[in-house]
Amino acid sequence: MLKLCGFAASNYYNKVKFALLEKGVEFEEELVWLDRTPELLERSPLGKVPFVETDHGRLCESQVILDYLESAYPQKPLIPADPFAAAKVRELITFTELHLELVVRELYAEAFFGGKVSDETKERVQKLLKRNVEGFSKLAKFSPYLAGSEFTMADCAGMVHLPLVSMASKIIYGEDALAGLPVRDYVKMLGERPAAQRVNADRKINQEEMAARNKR
Ligand SMILES: N[C@@H](CCC(=O)N[C@@H](CS)C(=O)NCC(=O)O)C(=O)O
Repeated sequence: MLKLCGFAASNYYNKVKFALLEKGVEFEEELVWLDRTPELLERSPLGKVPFVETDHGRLCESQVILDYLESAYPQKPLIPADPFAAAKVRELITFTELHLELVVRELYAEAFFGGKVSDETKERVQKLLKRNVEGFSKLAKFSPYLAGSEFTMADCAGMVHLPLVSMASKIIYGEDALAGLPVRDYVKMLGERPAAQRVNADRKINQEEMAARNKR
């Protein structure tokens, strides 16, 4: 059986878990923290999560995993059959991750983990974020799903990444970088899906575990 490895507080882990649950693929989970042990680096080359273990071997990188799931488990597709429509879904995922999530990630240390981020970084991120959110607004449909009328893998990414972009920008700049977009309603709508409810419930439990672990 496919094994999803990582921890449920991770947005990239939850992107994959959401897709697995939506597709109805049977899987088990192994709790793997970011300890950068030789064992972890052996299983995930950069020591990142998530990674999966399949009957054929391991895979890392959440989007590679989602694309593998689409070909290995074609039931309940999360990507349109039409090549251009499929590319538009992937465009949204790349945009969300590369130009929004990875940009605000530089703020997480201070926003979520009690660390400090330099003023220089905050200024650079703020400028980039403004530009990138404008670009994202031109691509994202929210009608009601990120890529249009159908639920796709772009929503597996949207549900887990967009709230972090909002939260981190609000904490650091006092202003939600995504305030001009209907992200709250969108995330609320997705949160009603049974798969999302499981992802969110497990995330909350794991966040508490993580907080307790960091106190030790
Ligand atoms: N591009 C990777 C990003 C995964 C990622 O950054 N995961 C975080 C946890 S949310 C992580 O492992 N961080 C540890 C690190 O970067 O060393 C993916 O899509 O899977």
